[in-house]
Amino acid sequence: MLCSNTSSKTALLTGITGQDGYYLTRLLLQRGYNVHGIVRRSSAMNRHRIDHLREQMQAAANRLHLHYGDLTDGIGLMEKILEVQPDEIYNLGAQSHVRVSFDTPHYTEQVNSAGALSVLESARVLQKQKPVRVYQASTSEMFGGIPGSSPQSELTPFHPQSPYGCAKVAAFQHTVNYREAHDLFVCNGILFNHESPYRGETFVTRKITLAAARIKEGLQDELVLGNVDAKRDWGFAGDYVEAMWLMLQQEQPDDFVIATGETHSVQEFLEIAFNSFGLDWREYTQQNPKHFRPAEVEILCGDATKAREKLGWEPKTSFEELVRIMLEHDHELAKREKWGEELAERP
Ligand code: NAP
Ligand code: F7E
Repeated sequence: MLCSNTSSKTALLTGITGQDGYYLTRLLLQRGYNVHGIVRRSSAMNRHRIDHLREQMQAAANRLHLHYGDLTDGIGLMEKILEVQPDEIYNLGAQSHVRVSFDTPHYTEQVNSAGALSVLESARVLQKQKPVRVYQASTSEMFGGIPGSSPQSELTPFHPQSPYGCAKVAAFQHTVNYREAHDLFVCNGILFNHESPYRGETFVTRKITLAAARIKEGLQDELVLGNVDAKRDWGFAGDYVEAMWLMLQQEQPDDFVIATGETHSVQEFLEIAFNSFGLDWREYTQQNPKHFRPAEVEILCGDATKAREKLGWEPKTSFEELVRIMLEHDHELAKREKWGEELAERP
């Protein structure tokens, strides 16, 4: 049951510059929230998604505020959270690339686990002044690989297969502990893979849709991948941020699996993407060991029954529709890139 009036609430997001940050900020602005986002300093601008959102929602742009901060800087984070006094905190910030977490295990632990702990500590202190609710971005990577434990639900044991998964398990457990020990309203959303045209370009779905579109337009010759047999439960990010918000509107805090309940291999994704341009993926795709992981999660498939029953949430976008949306977007990008090249070549 929903238990809140959403108008004039204040939300604070870490990870606002990422894929989910874009979709959740859009949803919160549409619902009348004031939105504060933590942005980390980088040598190149990292705000292209948020800049696009400002253009799309000019009338709401005065309710969007950005602050410099970093999940590895717990004191600065707490200062910012106490200053903003949010009603809801969404901790979306993370080193979110599983393959990269094998190269940067300590850093991934600091951002994804200790960073989450800093958010929880800040909320515990803020709660002495006012009520606050926290969403923690947990993940299906926590399930990892136990043969026979599919589909995975809230009751499935964790067996992470990467530094990323291990750090997210620690953050999950901290979140449960703050709920039980400090009576904080905190929820873990255990989200399965979710994608969109705003997905980072090194995740496999976006890598494929960008490559297929660029190959179609003659801008690229081949696509180099890792394990194409892996299976994932892929949904649309726009549907999944709705579930994040719903979790924080309930009477009681709880943890929820968010998934479609369907699983598809990377190869199936490739086939649909390349076929839609009349291409055969086998002619253009190579495999390279550098894209394989020291330990792989072979198959993920989620059971979101609890979310359906308690939140009234269900996915609206099918797998085929998701691939189509991403391909259309990336084909437009490739066509613009090609026109740009042609214009530059004209005398
Ligand atoms: P994403 O696109 O990679 O975005 C990650 C965000 O975290 C970016 O805004 C990034 O900032 C920020 N960030 C990275 N390191 C940080 C640091 N040290 N301090 C502060 N912010 C930092 O990820 P996403 O797909 O939107 O995912 C959002 C969250 O959900 C992540 O926690 C991810 O682990 C989790 N999750 C994702 C999925 C999925 O399938 N997408 C599934 C389950 C869980 P920059 O822009 O500067 O890099
Ligand atoms: O890999 C295989 C790879 O990197 C999917 C993150 O958002 O979802 C994401 O993690 C599969 C894996 O996503 C390439 O081995 C093959 O089996 O797109 P991905 P992920 O690892 O599932 C979870 C739920 C999160 O929480 C994470 O934050 O595709 N694969 N070839 C490849 N993957 C990549 N990236 N690149 C390849 O060339």
